[in-house]
Order: sequence, then C-alpha cells, then structure tokens
Amino acid sequence: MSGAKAVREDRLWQRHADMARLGGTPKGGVNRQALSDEDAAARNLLASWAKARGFSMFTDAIGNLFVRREGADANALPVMSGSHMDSQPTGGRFDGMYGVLAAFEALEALEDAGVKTKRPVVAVAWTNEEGSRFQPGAMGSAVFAGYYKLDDMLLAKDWDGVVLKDALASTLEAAPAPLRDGKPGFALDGYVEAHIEQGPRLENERKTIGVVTGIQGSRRYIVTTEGEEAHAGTTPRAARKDAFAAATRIAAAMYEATADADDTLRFTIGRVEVQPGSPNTVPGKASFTIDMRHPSNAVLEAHEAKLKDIVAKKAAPCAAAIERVTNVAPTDFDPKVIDLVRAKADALKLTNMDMPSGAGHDAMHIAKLCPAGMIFVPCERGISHNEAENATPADLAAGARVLVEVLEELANR
Ligand code: HGY
Ligand code: MN
Ligand code: MN
Ligand code: MN
Repeated sequence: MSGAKAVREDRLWQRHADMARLGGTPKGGVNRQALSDEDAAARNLLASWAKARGFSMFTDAIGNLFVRREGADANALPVMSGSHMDSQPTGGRFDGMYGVLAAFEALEALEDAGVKTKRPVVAVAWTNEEGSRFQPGAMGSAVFAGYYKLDDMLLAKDWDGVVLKDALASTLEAAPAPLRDGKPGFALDGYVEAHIEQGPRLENERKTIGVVTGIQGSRRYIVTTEGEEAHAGTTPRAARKDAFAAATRIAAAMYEATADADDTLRFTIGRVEVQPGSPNTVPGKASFTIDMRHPSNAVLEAHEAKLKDIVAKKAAPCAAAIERVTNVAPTDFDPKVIDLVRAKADALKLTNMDMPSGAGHDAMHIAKLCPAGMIFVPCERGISHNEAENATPADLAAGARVLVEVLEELANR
C-alpha cells in the first residue's frame, strides 16, 4: 500500500479537533500563544501520540519538538516536515497546526502502510513561529538554521516583560520528551511544509493543492516616540511634546507613502501602545509595530529608507527611534522540490497550481539549509489570523496525501 492510501481523513480531522480544545476560544478559534500553558499542552498531546506510535522524540535548546520515524539507514540525513503549534491571540485552528498534524499523519501513514524509507523522516513543531507574543517570529526555525543566535532569542521579552528563557523553561519542564542537549540544529536532506494558504486564490481558482514556489520578503519594526507627560487641561499647544501625536504623524505619512507604492506591497500597523495611557495626561511615550512585505528586497529597502526619512521629518518636537526586529529576504524554493510536489499532486489527480506565499513560514529559514518546498491547501474565503479560519477535512487529507508521497520520494533518494 502507498503512504497516500494510508492517510486517514477522519484521524487527521479528529487530531485537529483534539488540538483545537487547547486554547480554544468561544468563537471557535484558538489563543495558544508561544510558550504559553496552552502551547505546552499541545506539545504534550503531540508527544503522547508520538509515544503511542513508538516514534522517538526530542526537543532542542529553543524548544523545537522533533518526532522521528527511523529509516533503514540510521546515519542517512533525515528529511523533515512540520510547522508550528503556536497561534495568534485570536487565531484559527489550522494556521501552523495543519502542517504539524499533516507531518505526523505522514509518519503514521508510512507506518500503517509498512513503507520502509532509506532515510529517517522527522516531523517538527517549531517554537514561536507567529512572533505575536515574543519577537521575532519564525524564531525556532531561524535558530535551528543559525539565522538568529540562541542566546539572543532566550533574552527576548513579551509585551508584559516575561523573558523567553523563563517561559521556555516552564514549557519544557512539562514536556515528556528528553530535552536535547547541545546547540540546536542538525543536518537535513530535505524539508517540505504543509500549510493552509491563508489567502483566497486556491478557493477562487477551485484548486485543491498549491505548489508553493517561494515566500515574499518581510520586515518588521517597532517605532517609538518620546515626548513629555503633561496635564491635558493646562498645557498650551505650543508647550506640548505629545508622543502619540508624533506617532500618528509618522503612521499617517507611512500609510500615504505605501499607498502610492505598487499594490503588492503589504503594510500593516498591528499594535499601538501609549503611555501612561491616562485620558487626561498628554502621552509621554508611544510605540507601534510596522509589518512590511514584498517579493522584492529592493522595494522593502526603499520603503525602509522612506520610514527613516519620515521619522526624521515628522517626530519633532518629540524624539523617535526605529528598531528593526525582523528582516527576512524573499525565499525561492528548490525547483526539484517544487516539481516533485506538482508531480505527486498530478499523480493523485488533485487539481493544483503554482503560487508564491504571501505569508511567512518556517520553511523560509529551513530553505537556507537544504532543498525545501511547501504544499498549500485552501482555507474558507482565504480567512486566517482570525477565529473564523476554516478548512475542509477532504482538503486537509489531500494535502497530507501529497505530503507523504513527496516525503517518501525524498526519503528514498
Ligand atoms: O505573519 C506571518 O506571515 C505568519 O502567518 N506568522
Ligand atoms: Mn503559520
Ligand atoms: Mn500565522
Ligand atoms: Mn489633576
């Protein structure tokens, strides 16, 4: 029997339902932020399933969780598949989780089909892909790929000042898997990640499989303005150093500058903080995040220069600073992996189309280490980073069937 035939739609769907309870929200989404108790519970549930199947598992020093199915040649470099289990604060049940569960389903299907691969096949749950609690995002995969230094990431703080190192310690102490010693990262022969598209193209074009060609570039900044706290009733306009007024001038100018750019530029201000946050005190400090995406690094570079120019011109009489917290160049996936994903989708008679990814994924870092690619499945109305995120059991299983066929081929090369 082939791995694809052994994929079970009901089992995959049930596993999503089991995971959706961990951090489940009344609106049917999930709030399972990186290294939270809910995230720890999801890791433990995955580990219990892995244990029941006799797969070995371990975590590395940034908390990435690996589940390994042995191959005939234990020394051969493994092929790997996975994604993330952490979610946005008002996230959906499929973003990230689908890639982890499709990878685990692939291991189970290979096992059920009695398929012996030459190479080990590893399923992975990367730490902190979302970057909504701790920045930068795609942290676990970036540390694994040597893109960020482990020691720097351990010092990251969330918005309440919690240090990542402490959140990681409490997450791992609950983890049944033996904490793997030493530096994160081991050599790989190939990596394929399954994910919902998080956009409307597959649904609009009635295709089941997205053959992902690459991921656009992404940069994230925190702009901070500093003025002077003062009485809202007595301080004359000329004497004010209103930090929020300065922040809004900068934000308004950036919205305008990016609106004039080509329509593929994505510009988002997702989080704003004002201090002291009292209605009758002129804000002394303000900060806001900027998330900018584009397929061309030159366009991102040009808009970073615009941001610097606007801050220099618009902040006065306040001071202002720009901290760049993420800068990931556009990623092109490996042509051989792209062709293999397309060939396996065709062989399974699944409609498919080549497409780039607008969203960032862990694969953008692992593509630095080995031949990598991604498989997309549709999500309802393209909605994601939203509790209404939805997908169908049939599409999820179709993606897992392509995945197991691709992994089997890569693991026998
Ligand atoms: O932001 C992203 O692109 C990813 O969904 N975390
Ligand atoms: Mn994701
Ligand atoms: Mn996401
Ligand atoms: Mn007063």
